[in-house]
Amino acid sequence: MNGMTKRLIITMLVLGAAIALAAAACGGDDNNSASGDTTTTEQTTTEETTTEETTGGSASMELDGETGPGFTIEVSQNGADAESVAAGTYTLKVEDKSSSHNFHLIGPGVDEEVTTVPFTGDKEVTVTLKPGTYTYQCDPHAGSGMKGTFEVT
Ligand SMILES: [Cu+2]
Repeated sequence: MNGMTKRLIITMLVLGAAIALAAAACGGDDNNSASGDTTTTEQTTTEETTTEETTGGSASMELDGETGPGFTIEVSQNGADAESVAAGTYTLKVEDKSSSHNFHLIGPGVDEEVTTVPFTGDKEVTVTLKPGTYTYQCDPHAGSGMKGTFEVT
């Protein structure tokens, strides 16, 4: 094993030296004859590689919804109550903490019951928000104030 490794290393060193020498020699040669000849600078024109992002370029945007356990429902962004959010595609993560409430988001282009009344636990949906007013509510208790709104600009 060791012997072989040693031999391999020596072989590689010798090879390396040989290549270096050859390269040096060749380099000299090439330069001399190339000056008139080898002007074929290969130009690989990479056209149409313009991948333009039309999605606004920002990283994944997230909104957090919470319904229950009491008669409360809310939507927050970065830990603060969402009042005005930028239009775009969001991951909406909803925590449903009660089997007597649901989470329903209604607004331009969106009518999504993210969690149902009996459901408890976490659910995640992707929503595309357009400028306008969005309402989130617990359907059975919206009339008693279990709802809120935020503006999308
Ligand atoms: Cu409710």
